[in-house]
Formats: sequence, structure tokens, C-alpha cells
Amino acid sequence: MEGDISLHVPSDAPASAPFARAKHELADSEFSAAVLSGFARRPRSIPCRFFYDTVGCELFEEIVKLDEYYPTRVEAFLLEAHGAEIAELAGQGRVLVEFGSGSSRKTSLLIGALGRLPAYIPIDIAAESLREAAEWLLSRHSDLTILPLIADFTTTRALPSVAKFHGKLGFFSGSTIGNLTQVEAQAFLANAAKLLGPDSAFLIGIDLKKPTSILIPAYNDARGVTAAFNLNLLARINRELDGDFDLTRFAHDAIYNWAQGRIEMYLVSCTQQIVRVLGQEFAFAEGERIHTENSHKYTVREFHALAGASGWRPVRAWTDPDQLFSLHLLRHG
Ligand code: AVJ
Repeated sequence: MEGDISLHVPSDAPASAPFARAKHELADSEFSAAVLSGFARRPRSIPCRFFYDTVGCELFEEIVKLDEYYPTRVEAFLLEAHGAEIAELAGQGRVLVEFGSGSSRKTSLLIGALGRLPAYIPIDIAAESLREAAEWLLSRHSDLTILPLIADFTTTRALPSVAKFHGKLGFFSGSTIGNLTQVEAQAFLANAAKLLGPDSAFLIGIDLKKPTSILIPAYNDARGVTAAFNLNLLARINRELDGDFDLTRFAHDAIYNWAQGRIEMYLVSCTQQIVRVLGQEFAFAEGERIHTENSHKYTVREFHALAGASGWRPVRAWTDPDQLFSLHLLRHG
């Protein structure tokens, strides 16, 4: 089925375009560089984009089905309930550009509401997800032109040239922007404004601030799927970087940092231990934490301020009756 996707690859696409091997093959050295530098720092850390290898993508698909993990379900509800209004306010005939598209399951709801699109450009670092998502989308929207980009959406600087001839609608779902600090989120939004161009629209899903009685279980579920997702980072180090992490000697933890307004995920060393990675030894104290993810939460007001500071004008926001999640339509230019 790969052929289905490459049929849509324009010959003049930018270097980071569909399944460009160079970018993909860099992954290993990128991962090792990130782990080695993250382990040299205190507290130790691993960037959350490395969650999404094949196993990690599968575990994330399990997370979104958990009772405790409301964001995906509520966002899908908002897209279904308000799709027609979103389409009307966004305007017809725009190229849809999705940042961190993953499985594109929610995108299908948006595409259904938008009607005919000149093209859909999903941007993701997970090549396998892009391939699978494109297949799945084509099975539901057979006349859709899909131009996947394997890239880190925070550093994407160019779109396939077909995008030049149409207006653009950006889509950034799942509150993935929450992985960025406020400073990084502002830089991302400013870059997206440049990438999408004058008169573009942007639809963004934002997880709302709420009681920790709801937030914590969403990141520490009873079945331990999120724990497995987090621990997969260590398994990935074992697989790809010749590591010898004993996964039973690290534990998943998720806390809410009130000062920063974010969930923080950690892998906590259960004992004092020495771990080898790429021939180097790393000593971990008992209780020492590896920081693996931030997931910032916003109020509608806070997000409007953030968007406004990077040149985006809020057009409308939609929230569910329980105020768990929000969708924002922004315009600029
Ligand atoms: C989709 C990346 C935003 O922070 O809620 C889910 C990732 N991490 N459970 C989130 C995630 C743990 C998710 N993002």
C-alpha cells in the first residue's frame, strides 16, 4: 500500500518530503545524542518525541481508548458536534496541514466536515504512523490527495509546492502543543503562521486546566498502559542503543506541577543501580527521576493570550459541557 502514498508525492517536494530516507535514518543518531545529553543533565531527561517508535505508537493508540484518558474522546466529540460550524468559519478550498498527525483518526471527522480539499498534508516523525494513517484515510475518503511529510513539526519550514496555490488550514490536535513550554509554544505558533502563510486559519485542540482528581488518572491509568508507554523509552534504549535497563527497577510517575500548570511524567529509579548505554555507565540513585514529558494545561483565556502573542486572532472556541477540553479556531493576516 506504500504505493498509494507515493503516488501523491510531488517531484518538486522539499527535502523533508514523503518518506525521505535521509531524515528517517538519522533517527538512531538523533536518539543516541538526545539520550546521552539528557543523561548528562540534572535532572536527567529524554525528549518526549522519542516515545513514538512502533511500540510507542501502538501503546499511545491504547492510551487514547482508556476510560481515564478523556482528551481524544472529548476532542472527537467537539469535532463531530461543531464540524459544520468549523468548516464554515474556516472557509472552503483550503489545503489541510496537520502537525503531529499520528493515526489521523480524528482528522477524518474534520475532513468529513470540510468537504473537498485540494490536499491533506500530515506532518509526523513516525513514518509508520503516516503510512498506516494514509491507507486508512484513503479507505474512507477515496479522492483525497495526501502528501505526507516525515518531519519534526516544530522545525518544518516548507510545504509541498501544491500548497502555494491554495489557502491553508492548520490542524494541531490532541493538545500536543502542551508538550511545549509557553516560550516554545509561542515560537511554534509564530513558525506555523509563517509556514501556513497569509490569511490562513488554524484549528488547535487544547486540554483545559481541571482538578487533579481527573488529570492524574489520565496520566496514570489503572491498567498501567501509560506506565508501559513511559517505560517503553527504556526498552527502546535497550533495543536501539545497546542498553541494559532492567524495566522492573524503574517506575512510572505522573505529577501535576501547579506552578507551571502542567502534568510532568517521570521514570523513577527504584534502587541505586548502574545502567550501561552505548558502552557508557550511568549511575542512578534510589528515587532519581528521568523527566520524560510535560503536558501543559491552559484556560481558554491563557491560550488566547498565548495565541495572540504570536500573531493569531481567536475566532471561536468550543468546549464540552464538563469543560475538559477545548477547540480553538484562529486566523492571522
Ligand atoms: C497527545 C502528546 C499531548 O500529553 O496528553 C498521553 C501524550 N502522554 N499520555 C498528552 C500522552 C501520556 C499526550 N499528547
